[in-house]
Amino acid sequence: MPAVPLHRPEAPPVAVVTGASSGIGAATARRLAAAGYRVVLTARRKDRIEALAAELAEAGHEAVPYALDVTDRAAVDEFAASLDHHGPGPGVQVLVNNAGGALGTDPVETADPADWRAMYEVNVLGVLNITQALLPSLTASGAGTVVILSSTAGLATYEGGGGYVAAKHGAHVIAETLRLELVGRPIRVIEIAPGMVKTDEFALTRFGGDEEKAAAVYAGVAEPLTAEDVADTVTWSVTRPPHVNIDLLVVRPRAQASNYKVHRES
Ligand code: 8X3
Repeated sequence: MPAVPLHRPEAPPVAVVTGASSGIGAATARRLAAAGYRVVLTARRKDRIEALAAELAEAGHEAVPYALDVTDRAAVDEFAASLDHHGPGPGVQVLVNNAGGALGTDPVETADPADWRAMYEVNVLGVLNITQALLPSLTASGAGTVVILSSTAGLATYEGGGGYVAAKHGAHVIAETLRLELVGRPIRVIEIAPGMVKTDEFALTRFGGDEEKAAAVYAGVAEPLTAEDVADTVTWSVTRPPHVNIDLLVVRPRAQASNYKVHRES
């Protein structure tokens, strides 16, 4: 991939968003662009991020697409090297670790280890890969922000959640540990833990494309969160003054009181 030119003397700060091809990632990219960030859109699906970049450009915003699989460490390192963070300008100020997802709802007793491995790869090692790779640039910016989109599954478990819950607990622990380890540096670590969010793909991916099972997740729930709701929360957290660190923000729809307790209208 060609270098991503980030710096002009008048350039706005840069926000890198992973998993920007759909759902919370795409909505966050739109909001951050509207908030004045130059957004670098990363995801595996090049056509999607190119279309989003074109949409943002059309609206007068700055956006750069970069096809990337965060589980591919070599590709992540290449991406980081391609970011021109040595010139003048604020550079990469924000990293939104959004790429992730669930595969299956099998109980621990019968779950497929391949699903667990894939979920650990994207939800944990994906965050590790790109966060490690961009920390020098985030530090150099003088006011860096790392956002980790974990989940309420990162804070408490439920039957059938095993592999996803374990992986999201991993993401939660990265946020907690990183905040301890970086204290004193000009970087804050923000964890956003959404509950039930109805997006085009999360449940569909989890159930291997089974639309009926995916729809059942939200059945009778008047207003699950939307990708835009979560993007709003991310953008609010990121746009607080740099000394204000929203450590952990749990956001659920009003109809959901806990991972277990969801009000459904019949
Ligand atoms: C999604 C929330 O409840 O499906 O991260 O695990 S849940």
